[in-house]
Amino acid sequence: MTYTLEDVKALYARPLLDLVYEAATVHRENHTANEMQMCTLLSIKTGGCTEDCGYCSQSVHNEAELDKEILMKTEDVLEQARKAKEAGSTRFCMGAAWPKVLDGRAFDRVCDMVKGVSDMGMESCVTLGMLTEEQAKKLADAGLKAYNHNLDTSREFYDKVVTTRSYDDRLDTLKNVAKAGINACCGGILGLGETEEDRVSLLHTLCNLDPQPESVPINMLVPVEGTPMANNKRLDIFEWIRCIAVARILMPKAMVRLSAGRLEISKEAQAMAFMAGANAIFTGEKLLTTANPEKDVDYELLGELGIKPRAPYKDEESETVKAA
Ligand code: SAM
Ligand code: DTB
Ligand code: SF4
Repeated sequence: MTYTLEDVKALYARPLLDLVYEAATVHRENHTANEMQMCTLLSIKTGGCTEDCGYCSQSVHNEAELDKEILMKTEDVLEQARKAKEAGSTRFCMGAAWPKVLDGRAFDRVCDMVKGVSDMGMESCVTLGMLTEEQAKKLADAGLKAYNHNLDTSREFYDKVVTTRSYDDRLDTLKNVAKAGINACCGGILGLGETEEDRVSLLHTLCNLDPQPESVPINMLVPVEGTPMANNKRLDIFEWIRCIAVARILMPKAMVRLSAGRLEISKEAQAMAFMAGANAIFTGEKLLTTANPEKDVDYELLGELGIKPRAPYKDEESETVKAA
């Protein structure tokens, strides 16, 4: 199904509670209610990135205080993955501050990490910047479940956020990921200083990706000291909920993932986001370089709401069941 910009605009403009109600209905038709995918992030190579993303602590163009780290050893990454699994996560996402993947020993090591995580029975996800179709195929062969590559904002606002790459560069990588048969994890950041039209435009682009993303991360800007966006005005929380609801309605099968920014969001607002169809969170005290709610706080909230963790590879299991 193709959506026009007008369709998305009209949806976005509806009263918030109507949107949340519809999103909750769509969510329950397509997913098990009261279930949350618990994921853990690890920065496997930190800082020193040559892209100039205005929000990012890891760009060499920004002045954030950060301990740069070279690519981690496979065994150390797998140790962290094991800990994440023991702590209840079923998806492990590894991020490298690379503008793009270069063939060679570092990339081969990342493929080993992917294989190790997949062999543990966890869903594996990586985010490594731009990549070619051949590189995507190698990751697929290693067992990669999803590749995270965000569009971040609208095409119209993109050059106010990053100038070292284009929107089409991002779309090209997403095409390479699709050609290799890997799921895309693709979403954006809210609170970059974009307008409502930009948010509508981003959602319009995301829902018309073919295939639609398996996972849609909704990041709320974490303002990092030393970046051009450190003093951005905070986005109204109901705009955040509105985007989550619209994403759920437009992409019924996707995992709608609450990513950066949850530390500053009240539990009531998070509960409303879950009502509006968000069904995945990152747990653990750190995202890549910034803080995230403590695991106990998240488990307490899910317990209070009666929400249970989701099993790994559940979508594939249900496809097998359907096919049988
Ligand atoms: N270098 C790779 C790339 O950009 O695709 C992967 C790592 S990058 C840090 C992953 C994503 O984190 C970005 O696409 C962006 O959406 C999100 N992100 C980074 N810094 C953020 C911040 N300060 N607040 C919210 N989201 C952020
Ligand atoms: C995504 O969209 N959000 C995650 C994950 N994909 C890699 C990263 C959030 C990073 C937040 C800033 C930081 O911790 O550096
Ligand atoms: Fe580099 Fe990714 Fe940060 Fe951009 S968001 S500066 S590409 S690590």
